[in-house]
Amino acid sequence: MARIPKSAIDAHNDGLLRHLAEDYGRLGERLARRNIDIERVREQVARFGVAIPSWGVGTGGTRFARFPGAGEPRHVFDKLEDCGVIQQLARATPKVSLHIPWDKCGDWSELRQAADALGLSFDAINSNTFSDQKGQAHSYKFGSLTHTDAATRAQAVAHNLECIEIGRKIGSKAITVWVGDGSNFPGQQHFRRAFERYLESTRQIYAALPGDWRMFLEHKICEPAFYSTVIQDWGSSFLAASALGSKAQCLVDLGHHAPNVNIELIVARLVAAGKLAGFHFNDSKYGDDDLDAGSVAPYRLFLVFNELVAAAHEKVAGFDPAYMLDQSHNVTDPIESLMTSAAQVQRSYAQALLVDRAALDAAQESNDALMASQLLKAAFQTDVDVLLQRVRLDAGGAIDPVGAYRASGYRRQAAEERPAVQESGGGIV
Ligand code: AFD
Ligand code: MN
Ligand code: MN
Repeated sequence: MARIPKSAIDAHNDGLLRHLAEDYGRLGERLARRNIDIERVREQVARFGVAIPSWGVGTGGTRFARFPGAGEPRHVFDKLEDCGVIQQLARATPKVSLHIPWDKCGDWSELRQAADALGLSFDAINSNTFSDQKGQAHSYKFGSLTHTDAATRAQAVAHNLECIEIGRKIGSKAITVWVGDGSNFPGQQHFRRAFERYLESTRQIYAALPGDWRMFLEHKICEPAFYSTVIQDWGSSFLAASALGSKAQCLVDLGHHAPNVNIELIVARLVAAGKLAGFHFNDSKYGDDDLDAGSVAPYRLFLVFNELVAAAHEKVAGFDPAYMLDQSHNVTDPIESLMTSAAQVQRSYAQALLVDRAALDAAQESNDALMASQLLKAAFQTDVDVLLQRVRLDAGGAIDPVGAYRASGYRRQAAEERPAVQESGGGIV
C-alpha cells in the first residue's frame, strides 16, 4: 500500500548513487584515522528510530491563526498514510504516537492492519485532558487530574483509562500524560493540594497499567496556565514518578523548559535515577515553540545525545528511552519537516557515537576542560550526511527524501483526494 512507487524512489536514487559511494568511502577513511569503524556506526544508526506524533502531519498553528496546507489528513487513516510516506522515504520513523480523542476511530483492529500494511506500529498513546471533548459532563477549564472537583478528576482519570484500553488494542506499551493544569493568578491555586490531587489521580491510572507498560509523565514550564503549572519541571515530574512507582518515568520535551536551562544535565540526572522515560524532540527559541528538531540549536540536541550514548556505553541499568518528535509545522509541508527532523535526530545520534569516550574520560579526570570540549566539537563537526544517506538507501528509502518526495507529487495527489474540512483537529498546542 506504499503511496510512492518503489520505482520512483529508485529512479531518484540512481542519479545520486555514484557520489554516495565516493563520499561514503572518504568518510570511512577519515573515521578510520580516528580509530572509528564506519560500519559499526552505520549498524547502530540503522537500528535507531524516532516516533512520529500523529498530530504532526497536520498543519499546526498559533493562538493567532492557523493557515491550513493542501491535502491535510482528515482523520487518523489519512494521518497514517502520511506517516507511511515519511517512513517509506526517510526510514527512521517506524512508529506513530496517537493522541486521543483526536485520533479516535471506529475500528482499532482495522487501524492496526492499515499500520501493518504501511510497515508502521504504534508508540506511546497520549491522553488529552487539556481541552474539553464534545458532550463531556465536566469542563477542564480549571483543571483535569488536579481539579478541585472530584467528579471532574474522575472523568479525567476515566479518559486516561480509556486511552490505555485503546493502546492495548493497537500495541502501545506506554501512556504519556501531559496536563495543562495550573493557575493564572497568584493565590488561585493551593500548590501543595493541587500536587496531592495529581498524585491521587495518577495513582489510579498507574494502577490500571498492564504489566509491561510504562507511564510517561511530561512536564512543562507554562502554557496554557501561565502563572503556575502543577507539573512544571523535571523536579515535580520526578517527585510524582517516584511516588507512583518504577513504571512511572519522566518524559523530556525539549521545548518545555525556561530558556538557557541545561537540558542535557537534566537528562543525565534522570538517567542516573532510572527515571528517564524518553523524549519529545523539537527546537525552540523562546518557549514551547515546537520548531523542527535541531533547526535552531543543533549543538544542544547533540549534547543531549552525548549523554544518551554515554549512558548506553556505560551500560546504565534499565536505560531504555523512547524517542518521539513533537512539533508543530506552521510554514512548511509537515511531511518534509518530519522527514528532515527525523534525519536531524538520527544525525545527532550518529555524531554522538563518534565521541572518543576514552579520551573524554581522561580529559575529565585530568580536568582538561579545553580538550574535553574539543573532543565533543570534533564529533559534532563531523559531516555524517553520507552515512545517513547510506542507511536510508540500504533500508529501501530515498537518498534525498525531500527531493524524492517533491518529485513524487504526493502532496498534489493528496490535495485532490482530500478536500479541505472545517476542523481537522489538533496541532495548535
Ligand atoms: C503539549 C505537549 C504534549 C501534548 C502536545 C499536544 O508538548 O506533548 O500532547 O502539546 O499537541 O505542549
Ligand atoms: Mn510534548
Ligand atoms: Mn509542547
